[in-house]
Amino acid sequence: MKLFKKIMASIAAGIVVISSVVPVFSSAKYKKDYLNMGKDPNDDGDITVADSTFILQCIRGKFEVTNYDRLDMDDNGVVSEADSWIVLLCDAGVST
Ligand SMILES: [Ca+2]
Ligand SMILES: [Ca+2]
Repeated sequence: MKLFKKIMASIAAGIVVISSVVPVFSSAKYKKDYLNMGKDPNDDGDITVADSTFILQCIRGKFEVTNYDRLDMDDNGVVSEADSWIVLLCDAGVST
């Protein structure tokens, strides 16, 4: 039984290490890809939760922008809540 607990503890530790390292690299790659496509809603040079908030604020009329292409994260021609979610997924390192 002790061996089983040691094995499970090792597996859990491995999962923690992998999950704490992989998203950082994935997130950076996704962010770089979006930035290279000119997608940076608040134009500050990074993709963060602030961009998600900015998209929602633009949708609700708090701010107006002249270039909506940089807010249209999925390039479907419409700026919507979906674009805000894409920003959050990108920031979390999740592929869309
Ligand atoms: Ca930004
Ligand atoms: Ca869109």
